[in-house]
Amino acid sequence: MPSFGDIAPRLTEQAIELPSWAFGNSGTRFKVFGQAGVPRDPFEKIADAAKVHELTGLAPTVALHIPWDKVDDYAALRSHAESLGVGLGTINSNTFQDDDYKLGSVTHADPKVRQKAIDHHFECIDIMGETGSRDLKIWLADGTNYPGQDDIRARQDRLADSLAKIYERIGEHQRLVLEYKFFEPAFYHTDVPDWGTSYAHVAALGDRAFVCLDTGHHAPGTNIEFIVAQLLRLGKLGSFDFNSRFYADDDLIVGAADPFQLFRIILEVVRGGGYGADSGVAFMLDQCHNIEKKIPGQIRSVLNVQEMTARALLVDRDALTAAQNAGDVLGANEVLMDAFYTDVRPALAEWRESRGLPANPLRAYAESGYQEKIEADRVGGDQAGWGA
Ligand code: LRH
Ligand code: MN
Ligand code: MN
Repeated sequence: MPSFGDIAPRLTEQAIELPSWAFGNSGTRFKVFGQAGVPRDPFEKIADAAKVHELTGLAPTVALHIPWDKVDDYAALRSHAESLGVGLGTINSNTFQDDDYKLGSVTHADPKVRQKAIDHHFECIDIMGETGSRDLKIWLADGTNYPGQDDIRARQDRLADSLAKIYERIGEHQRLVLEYKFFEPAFYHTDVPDWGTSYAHVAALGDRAFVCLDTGHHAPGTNIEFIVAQLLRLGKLGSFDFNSRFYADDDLIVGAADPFQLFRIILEVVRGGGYGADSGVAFMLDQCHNIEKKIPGQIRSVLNVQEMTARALLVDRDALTAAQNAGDVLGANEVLMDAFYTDVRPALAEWRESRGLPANPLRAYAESGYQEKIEADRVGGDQAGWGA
């Protein structure tokens, strides 16, 4: 097996994008638990995300969700971010909180509603120009609740048509990423339910359209690493929304429910050339910290991703290939498990210190006084998405 020293240089290539909405109040359809100190506006969300990056060195960009993060002056938001050492990342559109979209947005039978949804995406693309963002991420709540409610095939055709109009506006250095989800909020059929549907649409759009894989958006038991391998093989994996789940789209801390699955996913990412700055695959988080504190929740998440990345990089590739080619079933499996069971935490702590970062970012946060300060300073914050 390679040593930690062998793989350490590759760890510097890791960049994880934080979701702005993870810092605001969020919850479930049953209850949004308010927390003291949550941001009152997008500027404060960026400040919190920058704190995560300052303590971990892992999270140099922040994704925005429009209209949750709508501001008058995006150039000011961008310089605010840059002054705190981070950049603005993916722009997420939102066509799931408007009464007009009750029966669909870009798939709606009424051309006026479709145009409104397309115009929203045009607005997002304009914002990308100001924020310097590369990716427009589209997740659609579109679908139906009852068989016969609408024509599934016609909706696919309307979807293709709307996406083509949006894609036409995407700049030369920008990308469109289409996220899929198998159900919720629609319960009978969803218009982009799976990677195959997303792939069919982005393949038809062109070279700058990709699939976004949210780890929480699959049926239980789905082999997600297989999807990763296939999309990388097809050159169409654009980004991840990392989180973890026990049941459905639980949006829990990535790696909390099943660290082994996270390891297996990252292993395929590395194997397929999806890891590193030039890979074109964005590692994003999409989580809601409903009961735990927001900033430590994000710190825990990025550290989990880093730990599983280190373990995936530790796999002895030559030994694995040799065992696979020799048909050595147990030997090949052992090569993987040796890496998976390696506790990289002490080595990572030392490595962090050697780079001027705290050995224990969670402890450093607790001792920094930042939480006490935001709780005292920010009165009345509940901005940011699910709670809004
Ligand atoms: C949908 C989703 C999508 C949204 C986010 C808030 O479940 O994963 O990425 O933009 O949640
Ligand atoms: Mn998502
Ligand atoms: Mn989701």
